[in-house]
Amino acid sequence: MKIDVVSIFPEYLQPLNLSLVGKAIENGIVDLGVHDLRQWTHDRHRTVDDTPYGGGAGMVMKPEPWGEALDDLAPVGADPDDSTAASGSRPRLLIMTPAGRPFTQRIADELADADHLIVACGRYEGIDARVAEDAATRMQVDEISIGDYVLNGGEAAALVIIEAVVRLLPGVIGNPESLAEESHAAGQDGLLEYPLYTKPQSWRGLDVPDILFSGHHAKIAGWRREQAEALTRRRRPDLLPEISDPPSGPGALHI
Ligand code: 6GU
Repeated sequence: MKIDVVSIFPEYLQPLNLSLVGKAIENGIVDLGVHDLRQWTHDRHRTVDDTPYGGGAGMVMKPEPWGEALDDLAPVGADPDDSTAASGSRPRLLIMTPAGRPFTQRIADELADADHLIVACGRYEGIDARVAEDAATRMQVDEISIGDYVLNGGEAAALVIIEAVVRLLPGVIGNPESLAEESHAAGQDGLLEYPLYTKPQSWRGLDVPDILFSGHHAKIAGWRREQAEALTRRRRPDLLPEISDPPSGPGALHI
């Protein structure tokens, strides 16, 4: 997978060279390019922002540097069906913004199937809206948020999204079975993961639950399922299926 990140703080993306994502780059599973947006400016001050039309606080990122950056990273007229071209499908542009669609494991799974991701890190109040509109003529564009809070820019969000996607690529995680059991994994009915224990059996007066020593795999699986459901009900009831209201009114049964 090719991943290009565009930012006015490319150093912010340095942690991508560490750990699992760093290994994936070393192993050639990921081809990462981190680019300074200012390389696509032409004035002496390398200006990337300007005041908002219509007034308001703060600054807006100018469209021209973004337009040129995207032209270079996803050339206009590149034929998605050309097997000699760098990628087999249209690139996906991810614009990091607190006004975006909330990022989820489902979106991570979907992005893991792409050949080419371009991640645009906005700063200031955001990027001129025409950049997304123009890019949509030749790539799949998604505006993405990582949660309901405001960051100073999209760089930290880009780190989050890239880590969530790259760990899903074949060959990145040693034991792919661990992916299936995690919190939010598709095969877990969207439940949070059950509590985990390792040695020692007793620690600071706290004992590992007996069931885990029973050797009874079906019972252990049942216990873990109950734990996952109880935890999810307590912490994240929004993840559980809606329980419809009991019928009420004249014909309703009261049992
Ligand atoms: Cl993607 N960007 C910024 N600036 N703030 C955020 C965010 C993104 N997601 C949540 N807050």
